[in-house]
Amino acid sequence: MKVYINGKFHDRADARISVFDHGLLYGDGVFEGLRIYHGRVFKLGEHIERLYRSAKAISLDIPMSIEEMQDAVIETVEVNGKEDGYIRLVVTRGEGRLGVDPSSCRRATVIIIVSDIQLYPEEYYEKGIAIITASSRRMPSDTLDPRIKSLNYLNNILAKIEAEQAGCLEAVMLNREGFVAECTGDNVFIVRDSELLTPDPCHGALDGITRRFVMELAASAGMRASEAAITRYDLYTADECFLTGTGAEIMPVIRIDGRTIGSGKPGRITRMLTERFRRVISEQHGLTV
Ligand code: PXG
Repeated sequence: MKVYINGKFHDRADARISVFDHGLLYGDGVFEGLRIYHGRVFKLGEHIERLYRSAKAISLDIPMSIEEMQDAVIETVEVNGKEDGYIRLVVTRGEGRLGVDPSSCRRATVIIIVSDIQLYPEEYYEKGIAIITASSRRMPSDTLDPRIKSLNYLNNILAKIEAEQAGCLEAVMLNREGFVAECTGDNVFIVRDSELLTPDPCHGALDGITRRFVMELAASAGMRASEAAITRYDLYTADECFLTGTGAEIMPVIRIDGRTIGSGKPGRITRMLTERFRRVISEQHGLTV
């Protein structure tokens, strides 16, 4: 494995950054998680655009152009010879003095890791998963805009711990007002009367790239897909529920807080969208299904 750090490739064991990096000291930075399907990076442009917007929102200068970043990602994939896998792109404020003041950080640290993807076992896609509502709330959107994919994941981690303690793989997080925001590393969708609904970013959802893609797939299938204020009542009484994310793709949810969702099996629309999702990826990335 070769890890890209600030323009150079390092062996895994030598891939290190300073303990004075503000990414470590304060979670001061942004990141992206991307997927490689059959040697090609999925939605590379959209991920890089979100990375640069996240950086801009926190006043972090990325010391390379968007084109240079795209080339660096592609080069790192090639150097690692990965046909299918995961890319973690991290940009931190860089090395500085102890102290919150970021002005001592002269240059952002850019890290690109190419690795294997931790996939959910196929049986979960067939049977669906059970989730819980976490008591840890999503950060209010007026405190930290959820569209910023920052290195501050502590409340998501607390929610994930709650899920694990309850024997579940994921937890849905509410915002301060009690509206559904998203899961700890996935967006959430419900199907109601053949219509797709998902929380608005202003309720605490990341503007997920898989989320956008699934909304496009739904529209191309003639379905309505909209952003809405969603409560736990809406989750419990939904016809179908599923999660979306770079790692999970589309994951059916069949139980929430002990209540069975719909028929208790992955729903018709969830399965239809999964099929379309996989088909588009196969076509775009030259795979045979
Ligand atoms: N919400 C949150 C909080 C996320 O972190 C998503 C939604 C889904 O967004 P995308 O753009 O992926 O459809 C995410 C994505 C990881 C990892 O290694 C995390 C994500 C994606 C890939 C890997 O923890 N989070």
